[in-house]
Amino acid sequence: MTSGSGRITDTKETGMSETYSTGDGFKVRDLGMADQGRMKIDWAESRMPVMMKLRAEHAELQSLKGVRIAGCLHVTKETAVLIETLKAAGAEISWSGCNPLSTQDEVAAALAENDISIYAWHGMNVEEFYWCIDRTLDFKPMLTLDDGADLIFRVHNKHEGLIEGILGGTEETTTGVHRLRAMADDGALKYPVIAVNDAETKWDFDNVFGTGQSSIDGILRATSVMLAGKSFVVAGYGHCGSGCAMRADGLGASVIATEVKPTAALKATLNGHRVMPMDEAAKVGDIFITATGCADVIVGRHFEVMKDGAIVCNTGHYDCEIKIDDLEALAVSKREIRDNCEEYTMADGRRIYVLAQGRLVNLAAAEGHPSEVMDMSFANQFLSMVRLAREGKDLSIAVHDIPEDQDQDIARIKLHAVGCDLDALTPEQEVYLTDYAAGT
Ligand code: 9W4
Repeated sequence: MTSGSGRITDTKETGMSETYSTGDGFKVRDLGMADQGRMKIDWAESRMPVMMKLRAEHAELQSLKGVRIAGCLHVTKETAVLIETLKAAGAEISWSGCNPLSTQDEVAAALAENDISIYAWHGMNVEEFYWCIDRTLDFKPMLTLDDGADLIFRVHNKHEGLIEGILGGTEETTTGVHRLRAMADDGALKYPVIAVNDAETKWDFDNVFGTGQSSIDGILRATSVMLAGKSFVVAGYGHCGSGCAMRADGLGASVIATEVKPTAALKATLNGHRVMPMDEAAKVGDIFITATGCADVIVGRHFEVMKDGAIVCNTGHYDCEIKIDDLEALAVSKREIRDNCEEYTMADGRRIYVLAQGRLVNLAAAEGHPSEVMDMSFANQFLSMVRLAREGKDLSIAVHDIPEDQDQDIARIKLHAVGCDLDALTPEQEVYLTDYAAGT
């Protein structure tokens, strides 16, 4: 694959000259970055014990021998560990990135260098995005692996001829699963899909521990502020918000939660946080993070009462939770004072700092979920691929859940890797738990 590769120069409509490395089965930004990418992948491997255990087992079993898999998922160091685990199990792979801004060019280069068919580079446009997906479909996949369902939609809308040869697919995200369930309800889905998103070892750990840590990481990388002693306002006390609150609390911040849902607010108070409306919190907060999934959470009237030096960021919906336009209208000047940190100066001299332009601070200013968290999500992806290769023909055309056993197996391997052993129920305890005739 890499044989016959070369550096080419494409000129796009912009008139800008862009260079790529391309060859048989790949198109990436620059193969010269491969060594850099390989070190990142090696690092991720050292943090992903579940994947490495599955790799060793399934390399032996060759559970995916001859299975052609097309994937459309963020090209990151963790995804590279997934791809190379699928390959070790015998699969043939062709990959594209599911978001032009998340592709790590050095990782894509390392994968191409390792003879993996990959079409991905950072910053591609929409036509290029679909061109890349279409190249991965050229080799007529038997399984599809999605993040956001773009690949499945492309198969259904533009390449119906491939459906017959597809055993099944997986979907990584909440949004993708929602769309696919709607499609299944309408009878439009044409092959079985496993909802990896809904696994406990994916969803809970991503949102609470992944988003919790990486959001604090983003705030620290962009500001380097001390959290201890600060009033840390979390808008939305769902999984992501409570994860951020837990970590900020652990670093000595005093957490304030804002909520619309009584049970979520009650949880926040029982976890020792104050709860108040944003109109009140805006006056006292030092650091604000939005994690509601809704629009217009921090708006003009909040910026008007914030303290000098307040830091504002988002880890919820892409870029609509903080109304930056309102701040632009109120500010007299703005400058980028640090990477991912913009200082807005108000007419009265107060300064407000917005991180990553209100985009997801954990992705834009840090590296997303730690590899240890992706280890579990991607173990679910890997085992679902193995299940579909074995049983896809017999599964109904629907969106299927991850089996409970799979969740427990992944958690058990993870626990073992961190050196924790479990108790086991005695036969008497098993009976006690299930014997309805025994009474109390
Ligand atoms: N990354 C992303 C998206 C947009 C974006 C302009 C400079 C999600 C999950 C995983 O969406 C992802 N926009 C950026 S950076 C950026 C990054 N900008 C906007 O200004 C910066 C994304 C899954 N994941 C992890 O979380 C860790 N490893 C993974 O595979 C990755 C990326």
